[in-house]
Amino acid sequence: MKVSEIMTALEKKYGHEQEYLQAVREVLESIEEVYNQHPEFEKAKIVERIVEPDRIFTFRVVWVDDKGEVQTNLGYRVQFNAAIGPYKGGLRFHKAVTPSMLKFLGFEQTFKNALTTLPMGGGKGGSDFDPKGKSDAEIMRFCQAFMLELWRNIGPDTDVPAGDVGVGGREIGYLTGMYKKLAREYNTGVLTGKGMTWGGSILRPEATGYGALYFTNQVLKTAGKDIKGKTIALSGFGNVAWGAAKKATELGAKVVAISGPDGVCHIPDGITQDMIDYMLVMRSSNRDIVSMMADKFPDKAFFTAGKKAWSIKCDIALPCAFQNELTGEDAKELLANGTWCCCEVSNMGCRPEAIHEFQKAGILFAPGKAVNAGGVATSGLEMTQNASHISWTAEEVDAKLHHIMSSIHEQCVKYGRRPDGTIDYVKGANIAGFMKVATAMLEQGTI
Ligand code: 2IT
Repeated sequence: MKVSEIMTALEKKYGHEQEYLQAVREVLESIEEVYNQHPEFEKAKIVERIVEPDRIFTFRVVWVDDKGEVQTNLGYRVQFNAAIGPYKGGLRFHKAVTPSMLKFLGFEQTFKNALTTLPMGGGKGGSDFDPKGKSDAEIMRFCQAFMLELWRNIGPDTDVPAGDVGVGGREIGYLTGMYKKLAREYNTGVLTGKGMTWGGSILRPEATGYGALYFTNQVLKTAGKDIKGKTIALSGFGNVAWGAAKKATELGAKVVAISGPDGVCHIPDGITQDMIDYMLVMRSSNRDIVSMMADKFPDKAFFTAGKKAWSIKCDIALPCAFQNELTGEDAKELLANGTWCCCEVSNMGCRPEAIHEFQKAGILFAPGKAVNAGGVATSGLEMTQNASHISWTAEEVDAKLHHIMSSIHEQCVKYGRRPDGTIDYVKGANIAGFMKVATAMLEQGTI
């Protein structure tokens, strides 16, 4: 296999799908050497097969807004790869959603899910619906209209969606309600991220951020550093940023920046518990502006319009918002300000140029598919609880999450150790995830 040849063929076919091509290139570049040591993979054309989704559903979603006007959106579900288990992955509601975005996310999800050690395949879905400025009633009508199409293609042992950008507990509630109504099937295992009293797992809302901090902590420890007292800049203020801020603070780090599409809030003394709680209010307001924090806490948080979190001096940068949110220029600014660690919490949060800058500078860097896997891992734990009609305590779930994040770290070390003893987490995560999926595909024959 030659990455350049595979990429040329894919570019010809999918030239306009930039995010998808970027995600595929990153994985293939990491695995090229190992792959070529396995002639059985080459013979079975594993790479040619693994880059294509099993299938993609595209559907129209029609709903009526509060003014009585009819609105039309597009809905999708990408069932990417089921070699390891049922399709599993979130739904993203965002105005920029395209098949390319969901294909990149489904591809990443496949390897991430493999890393969790749980039996889950990869999938992703969503819509170009823009939640910004929508009322609660509009969100509900949209979710119901979306599920009216999706329900036939999902199921607890087939395809299990969850949340992602723009889809949180409220949306999962409306989607689940409609699914039950249509399918007349009341096993609660068909979506994850559910409410605590109707099948949800304790700690699922926190899990992505918590897992990311457990992983970051291990990255630091392995490099002989301590997270206590370190400054952290994180982007976003949604569910993932919230969990990350909470656990980072609990571990003794100081979160000095959060950001939004409108700009950055600098929090020189570190975020406090009441500010962390207020992040939830900001999200559910659907206003999508971080300046709300500075309005609410004028003596603690200072807002600058049009700036990113990466303009704030910090030890550790944690992108928690969207793909490609950290550019090569941002990386240079962080490095100039002394940042020595970046863990991607968002999926593909860093541009390839940014990763290149970090690796060239020799700072600690870990990719999203390892760092943020605690979210989907806890979804997997929710599926197990649902299937066995039980619920575990917070302590039980947290212990399992810890164990899973440690195991992902171990896999990264196993495949990513450089000759000088440092760890290439990008290579480690990509090879470990790939080997699992590729081996499963090989063992299941040419299908
Ligand atoms: O990107 C992700 O891993 C998620 N949005 C969570 C997926 C899930 O099924 O919990």
